[in-house]
Amino acid sequence: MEKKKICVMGLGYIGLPTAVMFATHGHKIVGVDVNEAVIEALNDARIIIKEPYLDLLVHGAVISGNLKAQTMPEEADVFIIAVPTPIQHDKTADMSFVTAATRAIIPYLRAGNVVILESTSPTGTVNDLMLPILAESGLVIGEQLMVAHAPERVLPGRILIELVENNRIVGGVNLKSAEAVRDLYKTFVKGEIYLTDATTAEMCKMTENTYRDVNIAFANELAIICEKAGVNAWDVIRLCNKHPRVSIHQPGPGVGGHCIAVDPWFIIEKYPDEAQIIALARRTNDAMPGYLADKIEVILNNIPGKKKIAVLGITYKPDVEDIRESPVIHLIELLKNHQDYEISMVDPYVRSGEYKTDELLPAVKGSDLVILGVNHKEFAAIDFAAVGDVMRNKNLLDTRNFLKGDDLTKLGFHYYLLGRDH
Ligand code: SAJ
Repeated sequence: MEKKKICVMGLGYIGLPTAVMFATHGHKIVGVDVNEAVIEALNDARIIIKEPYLDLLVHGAVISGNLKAQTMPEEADVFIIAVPTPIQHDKTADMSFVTAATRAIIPYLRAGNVVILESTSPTGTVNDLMLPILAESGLVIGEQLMVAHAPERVLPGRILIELVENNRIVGGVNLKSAEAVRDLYKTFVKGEIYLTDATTAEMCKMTENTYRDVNIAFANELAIICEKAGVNAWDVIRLCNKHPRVSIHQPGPGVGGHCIAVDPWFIIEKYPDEAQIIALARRTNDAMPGYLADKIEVILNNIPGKKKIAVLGITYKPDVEDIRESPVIHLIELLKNHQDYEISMVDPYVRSGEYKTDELLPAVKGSDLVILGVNHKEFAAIDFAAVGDVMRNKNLLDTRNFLKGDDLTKLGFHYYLLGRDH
């Protein structure tokens, strides 16, 4: 396909990798962001977010002249909106960034342009929020101005791989719009690209993450039931998943990040009376840190006076540095409310900031309980004999079924596993 000039609005975890991917394939990219620090770093061929290999690709794209960054949009063939759609205190979506980005491109729109929304958005965003604004351009929507929703579906930590390999859904305001966007993404997408309408694409994206949230809530509920029943939930799930039509997710301390813990609320917001299971799943997952805090209280009950707890892993999932909505952080906050508890944290991915972590041995020294909160790959190499030597009471709570319980028991640990031990 002929090379296009593409203006990418929003240079975060989705906008930047997408911009870089198009730039690497020969398109001319103008990246736009309101954050001056992002712009300055990019034009210097640096990035301020962490994602495997992204720094290398950004460097190449900037040096090649195919990627530049600025605070204002300019005329282009294609406009991609990849701004945040965060959740507000009342659990409704904050659409102000999508509105602002749509407004910002109006002066630059010309006949033949394509506008793509990538941000995860509640149903009706393209038709009811964006189209009335885009109509101000005077262009005929679907004829002179192609518009579509192409929701991103990539997993943090694997973004550059999944951008290429995953299947995509493109929902156009009409077929002509969807086809134009499909042809553009084909530049680098190796997966299938399925065409539909914009509202169906919006619903699909929210549904994918909601499916995962509901499935994880089921696994968490099962974990609690299995503890009561005196069986190992991890064994139950592993064995059930041998059935060709069963695929149960994993229990854990809850659901974090800015996608799975958020997107179900976009459905609940629009359909509060109908979204019963979805709302219950959200509450079930949100209740897991509280459930673990109660469990910890029971474990430490017999130890008099002050108790020291070391938490291994505080991010929202393994092998990433992101702590947003981390259920382990929620657990830490609950534990901090307990005046007898002193908390230390270990996380090779989080070195500074509000939740400052420590090296392993200083953190576990004198502790009465070590909690495995996140199964970072680095934790597989921990020498638990050395850890046990410096602890005061050798209690270990594994919330991910990551550690070798039998080996730890042999080392003299009291090993507690979420989903097994009541
Ligand atoms: N988790 C469990 N049990 C599991 C799986 C995950 O407790 O069996 C927890 C994790 O520990 C984590 C949270 O769920 O706290 C979410 O992690 P994740 O790796 O499942 O998902 P995200 O939020 O990093 O990325 C998701 C992905 N969606 C799906 O897999 C359906 C990704 O493809 C989306 O692009 C992304 O949301 C997004 O941006 O919407």
